[in-house]
Amino acid sequence: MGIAGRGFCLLVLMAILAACGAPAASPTPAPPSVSPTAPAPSTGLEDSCGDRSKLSKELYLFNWPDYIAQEVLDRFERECGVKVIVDTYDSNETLLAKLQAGATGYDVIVPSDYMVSIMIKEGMLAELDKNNLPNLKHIDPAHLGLYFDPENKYTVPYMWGTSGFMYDTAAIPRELKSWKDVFEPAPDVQGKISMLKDEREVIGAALKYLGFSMNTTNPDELQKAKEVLLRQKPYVKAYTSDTNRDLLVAGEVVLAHIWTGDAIRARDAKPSLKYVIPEEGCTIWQDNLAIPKTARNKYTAEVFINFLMRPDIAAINANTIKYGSPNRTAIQQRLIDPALLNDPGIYPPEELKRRMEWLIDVGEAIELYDRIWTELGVEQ
Ligand code: SPD
Repeated sequence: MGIAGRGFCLLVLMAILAACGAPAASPTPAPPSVSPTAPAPSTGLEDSCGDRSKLSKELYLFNWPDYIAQEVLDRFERECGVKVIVDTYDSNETLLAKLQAGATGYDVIVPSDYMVSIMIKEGMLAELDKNNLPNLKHIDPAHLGLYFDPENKYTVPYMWGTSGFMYDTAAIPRELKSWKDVFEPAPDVQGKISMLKDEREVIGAALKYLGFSMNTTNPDELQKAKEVLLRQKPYVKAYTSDTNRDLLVAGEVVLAHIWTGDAIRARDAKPSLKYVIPEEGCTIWQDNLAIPKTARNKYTAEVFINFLMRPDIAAINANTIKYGSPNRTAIQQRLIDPALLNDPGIYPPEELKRRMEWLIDVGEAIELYDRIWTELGVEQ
């Protein structure tokens, strides 16, 4: 699908969200106007390190595991002289809890959509100085102005993807296409399933299986989702978001609830693996770069965020971690591997996207979700 198609698709999704009572998305900002004689967007190389005299020696990135190419970090250190120190978390809830518990050392964090809403509401994010982010012009407008930060005051897009499931066609010689295959597993799948260690994703998938919104606040619907999850639990080998890829490749599980990029990388290692967007639908999400208010190196953080939006850097990153890139220039200039751009698992076609739902902040109903997660007894 072309860029315009994808942009249209996100707009349709936003309209559906709004119609479903989700926070209304502000209209997607129009792309920056370009005069007919204006040169094509540069690669942004000239903007790479900002004012070097203002850079800190080190920068602390708090990120999801395996979610940035080492080469990108090495280049930032080589070009700008800043060493990036990476620490990781495996869910939005862990990120929030760590910051709320007083962790102050992080300069850049990578919250997903609904977690951005929560962090803005809690006053945890610093406003970005757009003067330091000239490479923002490379971002596809379809990924800007989304419901959780309508003016991109606090965040810029990093990567996006979906949360479906993957199975081994060599071990399961039939087509799987429904959450039913996950929540009511056949005998040859029982005990060989992994689920994400992520309460909104797992409860959301059970809700979707039941035909409910992944953002429901209705206690009866959540009770039914809990029953589905408790029935499934004896068949689940692990709740994990960072080892599911290895488990699939090693054959220790034959079916895994998984995020796009991890699925694509697992399939590279084992071609019999197949990624499925379930017919009932699944989550579509966007992870975003943000600066906590407590950051000690805000200027360097902005220079780093700008560096990540440089098309050649965004392409190295997307070609390595294999998630969907919001970098329009990197896509248009074919800096991203065309095999990835043409992979419907990473850039799903419009008809599939229509079945997907964004997670949103469910407000106080999160207590109901937390209770289900605790009752499910997923080890932290
Ligand atoms: N391997 C790191 C993947 C990070 C994916 N974040 C997805 C969040 C979806 N709610």
